[in-house]
Amino acid sequence: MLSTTDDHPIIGARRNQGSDSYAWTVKRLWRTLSAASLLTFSLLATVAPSSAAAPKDRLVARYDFSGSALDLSGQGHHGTVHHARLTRDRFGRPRQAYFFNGSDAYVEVPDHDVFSLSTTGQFSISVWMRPDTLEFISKEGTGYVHWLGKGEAGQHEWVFRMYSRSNTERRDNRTSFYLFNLIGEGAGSFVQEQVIPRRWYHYVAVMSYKDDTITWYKNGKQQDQDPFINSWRHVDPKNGIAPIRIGTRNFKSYFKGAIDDVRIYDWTLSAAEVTQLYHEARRP
Ligand SMILES: [Ca+2]
Repeated sequence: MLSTTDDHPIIGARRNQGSDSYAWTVKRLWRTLSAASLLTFSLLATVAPSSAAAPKDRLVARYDFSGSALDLSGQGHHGTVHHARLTRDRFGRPRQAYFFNGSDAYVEVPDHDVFSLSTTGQFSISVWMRPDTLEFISKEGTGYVHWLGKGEAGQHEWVFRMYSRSNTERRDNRTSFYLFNLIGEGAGSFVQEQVIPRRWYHYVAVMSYKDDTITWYKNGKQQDQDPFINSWRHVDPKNGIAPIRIGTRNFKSYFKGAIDDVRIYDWTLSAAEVTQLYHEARRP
């Protein structure tokens, strides 16, 4: 019964050798194919975003506020609603945007690396807002409200601001966007022209670390562009731990009015894509 022990090892060895050789061939073939398909995929990945991708294809967060503050990007960055209530959107549809009462209402989204320019290198935020007043009750600093932002003491990153009519810098009607060092030194872009209460406005902030630019759009048109690293504050944004808040930044001021369609991208929207967002038709 064990007489074949002399044979089996040899046969076994041969078989092993054979199968090793076969396996090696298969492995080599597989590696070649993989390399080829990887190359194909990376070529596709290089080409696709710049040419064909619509702005919605690479969202990291999307809040349509269609009945809730859920993140519709599929990434799971859902918002929690605090005292804000659903209201009509810019198309007049009920319960499709959030109203912020100017005293304690906000939506909060937990911190994540994708919300920081320092981790993505490119970053864009698109939002619609409708100020219901030009004279905010809850304001901070020289007389402004932070209506969308990510920042706490020692954890500052970025913010959308609107100046109240009474401010000490003659900046009434100014809307602006800033990037910060963690300690809160900022650089930003702005537009200062008449704002009409209860009218909807579209704002987009586009940031590129490589180009050292903040680009500020209002109603589909570029209004301003500024450096942040090469600014007098030398702002070098880092990845902080503050949550995103909509309607306030860190409870020092509160926006009164409506906010809708907050979209966050981990790349720089082109001017054409911003215009496309501005003209986006109502969805069914
Ligand atoms: Ca909406």
